[in-house]
Amino acid sequence: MLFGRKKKNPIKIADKGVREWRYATCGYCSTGCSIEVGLNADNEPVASRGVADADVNRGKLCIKGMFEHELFRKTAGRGNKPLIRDNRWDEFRETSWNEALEKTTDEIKRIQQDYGRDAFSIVSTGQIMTEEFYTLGKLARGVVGTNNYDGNTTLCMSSAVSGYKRSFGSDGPPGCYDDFEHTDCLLAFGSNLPEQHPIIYWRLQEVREKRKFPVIVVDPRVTMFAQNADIHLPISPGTDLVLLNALAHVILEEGLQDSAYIEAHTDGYEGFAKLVEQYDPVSAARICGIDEDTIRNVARVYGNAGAAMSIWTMGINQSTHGSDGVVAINNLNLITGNIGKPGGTSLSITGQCNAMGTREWSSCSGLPGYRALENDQDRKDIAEFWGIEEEFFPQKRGMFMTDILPAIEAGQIKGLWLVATNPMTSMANTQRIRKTLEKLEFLVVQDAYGDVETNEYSHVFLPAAVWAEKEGCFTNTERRVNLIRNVCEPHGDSKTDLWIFNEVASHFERGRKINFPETAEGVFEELRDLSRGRMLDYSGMTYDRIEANRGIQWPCNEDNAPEGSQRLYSDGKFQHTNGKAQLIALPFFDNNECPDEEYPFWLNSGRVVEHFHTRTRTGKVGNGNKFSPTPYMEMNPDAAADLGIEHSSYARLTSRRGDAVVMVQCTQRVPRDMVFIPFHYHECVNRLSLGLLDPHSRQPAYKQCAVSIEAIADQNAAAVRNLAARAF
Ligand SMILES: Nc1nc2c(c(=O)[nH]1)N[C@H]1C(S)=C(S)[C@@H](COP(=O)(O)OP(=O)(O)OC[C@H]3O[C@@H](n4cnc5c(=O)[nH]c(N)nc54)[C@H](O)[C@@H]3O)O[C@H]1N2
Ligand SMILES: Nc1nc2c(c(=O)[nH]1)N[C@H]1C(S)=C(S)[C@@H](COP(=O)(O)OP(=O)(O)OC[C@H]3O[C@@H](n4cnc5c(=O)[nH]c(N)nc54)[C@H](O)[C@@H]3O)O[C@H]1N2
Ligand code: SF4
Ligand SMILES: [Mo]
Repeated sequence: MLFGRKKKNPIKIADKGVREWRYATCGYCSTGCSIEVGLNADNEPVASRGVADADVNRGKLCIKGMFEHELFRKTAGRGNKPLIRDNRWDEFRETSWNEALEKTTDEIKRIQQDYGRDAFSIVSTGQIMTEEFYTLGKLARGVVGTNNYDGNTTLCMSSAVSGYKRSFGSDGPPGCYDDFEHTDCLLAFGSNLPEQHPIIYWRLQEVREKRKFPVIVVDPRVTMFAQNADIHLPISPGTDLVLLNALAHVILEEGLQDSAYIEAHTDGYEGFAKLVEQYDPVSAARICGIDEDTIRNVARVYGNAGAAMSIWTMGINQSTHGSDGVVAINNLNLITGNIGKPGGTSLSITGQCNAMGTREWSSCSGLPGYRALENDQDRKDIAEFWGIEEEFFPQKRGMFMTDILPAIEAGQIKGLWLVATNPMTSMANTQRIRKTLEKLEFLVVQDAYGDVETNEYSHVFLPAAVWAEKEGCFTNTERRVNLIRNVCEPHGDSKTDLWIFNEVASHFERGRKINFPETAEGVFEELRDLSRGRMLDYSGMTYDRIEANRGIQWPCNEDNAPEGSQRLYSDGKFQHTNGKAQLIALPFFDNNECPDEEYPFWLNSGRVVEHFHTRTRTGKVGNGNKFSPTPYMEMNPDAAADLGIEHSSYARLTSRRGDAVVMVQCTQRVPRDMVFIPFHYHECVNRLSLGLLDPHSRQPAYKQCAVSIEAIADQNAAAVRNLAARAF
């Protein structure tokens, strides 16, 4: 063997001529990998590498991170100059920043004057820097003064936020990746970790190679995670709450709960116990599709484990009972005493690179630093800090993103500013979104890419710098604040989002009276001040400390700097006023659009490893795009055979909203009555989706609706249509 190896060509690593490596944090998923971008002698970014001594990724990167420097070189579709036009149907013309900003601020003022302050709306993202989020919040809440200000995190994390608040009294994932090292059982709900958070998965696999403990995956698809699990529970779509109530039922019935913990640290046990009594495994099995024995087995494994942890992602959050699903996971961990201890936690796996940053600091759902508009003291403190009158703040949060769009349809909202989000591809029922955007008197799109579909409906386009063309922080899934150093100049005449927000502020009389620091580091000082002594504490962090430590987990004050804190609630004290966590009774109502004779298939949607969201970035990076350039769906081969559909042929899907054409990939990964489509492609799955909203979090149930499927006779015509979709 050894001889054979010697004869092979040795692996050659191309010399890219890197002269300097700059520190950053990956700008795709919320894993938060530390990355270095290599600059050559001409200061061009030519390579990316994982940072070896970073605890999160220990030198590793996934396929997206490995090619992240290409973002700076593959500039197709990037925004270069600000664009302007009077009507949607006119051609854009290039303009100066001053004219674009003047037009934008004039329109904000006009709309607010004519229709009221809340008639102008702002929707942002989970993908800009924390300092930019905070600045946008100051602008939206303190200067523009609209209460209809939200982010795309409503499409993504709002069920987790809502569930954490209901259970623990505050948002904030209590656990960390290190919990894998200590756990005796891992239960994962609706999360495809190997594809969506590959480096978190790698951390888990590292531990599993050293030590055996049960990994249980709940997902209607046989994902790679499910394949590598010890137990896979192929749950009926949208019924996780039933399974969770049944697990709690068995745990209480068999006395596996931690009564001392329940007594000392929770409220609401009686009501909760009474409700789960109704969820015996036999009845539950009929709804959630997991048999009685398996439910009992999993409950026993979880209840008997010394430390047990649950993780979840969109299979839970994107559901009509998303918030309840999160609370049910928290219930399970509270009754077994598995919160805030090594290996025992309730850890929401976050989505976008800085979905946490917006939750913490953007003021979307309230005021900065996990403060609430509904709290008198919080309004007073922030008004004082910003130097504005307290009465300027509303006393209740306004609409969520998913209510803002219908309010435009209804004529209540007339103007919209979109920052780093692309609803024409990512929201449910895109034909309806199109009509809605067309109704706007004024739409401004601020994006790194000018070719985002949503920009077709705008009056002004503001080209933004992307990722490490800027400087600032992201917070990852385990509350780790990490730094992005500025690697290169913004593309063309694009500007950092921070610069744009500051300029917009200066066009308002109120904005000129408030201090808007010019640099990200200047803004960071405000975050430190505003968080001192709170659970969300940044006061012990500085940019240099963050870089040296490869990220710091909050809370971090001067006493525990630079390490910060791995876990929350280790002392059993929660953020509700009485210091206890809530156990909440959660009845299940089946309110999904279920398959029937006319629309016999469940439509499930999600992601693949090589693409990120609406592909504005990964659609341009060669190595990412070549793996899956075309819209496709996973379909069970037996179901395909029934309909006369062949592998690699095209099929048409129809729902009550619209239709879409995709290529068929026959695979046993999906059950016979379900298809799965990655949502990355324009004019595809979201033409079909329904997106019913969760009552607490207003998050859409993207993962469930009903479709019919037919073979397409003219495969060539389908291929042409498909090429058009691919060319975006
Ligand atoms: N490569 C890549 N990575 C990403 C992203 C990306 O676009 N590309 N996006 C990032 C973002 S913003 C997010 S939010 C995360 C999402 O990360 P994930 O949530 O892990 O990814 P999804 O593919 O959306 O959905 C996960 C699984 O939920 C399952 N599911 C569907 N219905 C149900 C159900 O009723 N119950 C249960 N238990 N499971 C169900 C689906 O079958 C799917 O396998 O990924 C992040 N990471
Ligand atoms: N059917 C279905 N639909 C879904 C989902 C699903 O699972 N199924 N998942 C949902 C989820 S979890 C999410 S998070 C959403 C995501 O939905 P979107 O937020 O609409 O998707 P992105 O493509 O990430 O859009 C982000 C935009 O920000 C731009 N951008 C990137 N960096 C910067 C920057 O630094 N500054 C500025 N100004 N712009 C920047 C990008 O070019 C891109 O246009 O999609 C949701 N939609
Ligand atoms: S796992 Fe996520 S954070 Fe890490 S390199 Fe991949 S996309 Fe980036
Ligand atoms: Mo997301």
